[in-house]
Amino acid sequence: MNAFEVNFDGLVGPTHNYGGLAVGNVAAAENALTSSNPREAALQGLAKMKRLFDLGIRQGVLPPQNRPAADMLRKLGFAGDDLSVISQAAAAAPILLRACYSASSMWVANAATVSPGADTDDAKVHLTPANLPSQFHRSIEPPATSAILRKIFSEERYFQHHDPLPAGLYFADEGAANHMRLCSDHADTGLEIFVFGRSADQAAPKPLKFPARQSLEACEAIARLHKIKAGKKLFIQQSPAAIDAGAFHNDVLAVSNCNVLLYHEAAFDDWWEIEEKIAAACDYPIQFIRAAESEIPIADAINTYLFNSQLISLPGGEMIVLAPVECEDCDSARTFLERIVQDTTNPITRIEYVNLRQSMKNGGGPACLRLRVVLAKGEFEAVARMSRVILDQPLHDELKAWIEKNYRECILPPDLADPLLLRESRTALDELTTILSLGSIYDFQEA
Ligand code: SUG
Repeated sequence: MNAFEVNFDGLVGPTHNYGGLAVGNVAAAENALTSSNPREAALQGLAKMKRLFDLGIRQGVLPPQNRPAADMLRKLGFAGDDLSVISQAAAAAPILLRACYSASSMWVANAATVSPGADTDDAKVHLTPANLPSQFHRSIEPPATSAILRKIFSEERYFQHHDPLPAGLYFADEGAANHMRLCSDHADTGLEIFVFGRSADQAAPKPLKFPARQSLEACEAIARLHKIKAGKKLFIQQSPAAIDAGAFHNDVLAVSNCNVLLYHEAAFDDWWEIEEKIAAACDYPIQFIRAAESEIPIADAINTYLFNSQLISLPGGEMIVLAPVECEDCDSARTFLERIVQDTTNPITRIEYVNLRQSMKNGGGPACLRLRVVLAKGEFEAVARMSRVILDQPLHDELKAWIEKNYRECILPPDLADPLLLRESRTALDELTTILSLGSIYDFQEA
């Protein structure tokens, strides 16, 4: 089967701000309530997409969600029109206003879990939007995520959409950030690895300080819904100590691509057993590239987001690491990356650094901003036919001009009470649906 990986990146929305909302996310806590620059954030994200496009990777764009979520404020007891509920919330519950203004849908690694047709019994691509119940501001996302994914991946003969799992911590699900896939080639059947932080088993170890955002029960339900082929799934537990150190998703300490698993040894307790299980489930050799605590302390790994790099196969077969610039400035991270490039026993030949500082300050690195979707040729063409979400030079140029025209250069918490911000955001999103040929996807467009 002729299939390839498409990286769909979340466009940063016009209300990007540092709300201090994400518990267990060290960077977000550090930068809480400081000034953000939405324009710079969106341009940095777009520049990453463009770089991947220039490298020959098929690159998609996912639109941001409509914020502020005024309907949510009404559900929480504020009454009246949009501007009125915003001014009431600004006065009475500023933290709720920040939650309803969050541009967190940019981190599309948390949008959904996607299984390619090569992995599933019915040969369809299966998509389950994450229910995101662990953090209030993120729990607002699933309905719109679902609608957007159904619109973009619309052809029923190729795509099977599932509803988000039932809300609540029992089925806590944060999507692809806790899902890895190993394979000999993207087109072949892979091993889907579901990583959880907690389970219903009261005796199982769990983090003590920060929430475990993914449950085993959610992972198992998704694997069933997606009809993953027999013997082609594995459930492994993230180290509770790693979560307490700030690795709130598996992708903060581990990344896979084809037959390579790049990870920090602290990501999993008993990593040697996990390597054995993975190797036993694959009939091709797996390359484990493991960083020891002595090489890169977990605190450096979390501060730099080294393991949130994108590990990508280029069309020529070369494998590269797209790492946050923060790694270049940190001796242990840079030295580790240099070592793996020099090591000729693995296929990684190059490191490129990417500046995503605006997103990084909210704990979102290169891999957080993208949702990997392996598509066969016909599936890809179906997506490209339905709307204009596959990046090319003209789309890049239009999006850049659109950001420069519509986005502010500074948002501080008091700005969220400004009625103009709501209007600007809606104007921008309305224009965006035209640029992306998506039709009406936002509630305010149906009015
Ligand atoms: O859910 N930050 C996000 C970052 C998500 C990163 N995604 C992956 N690792 N895949 C989160 O913690 C911060 C929002 C704020 O505080 O304003 C936030 O939601």
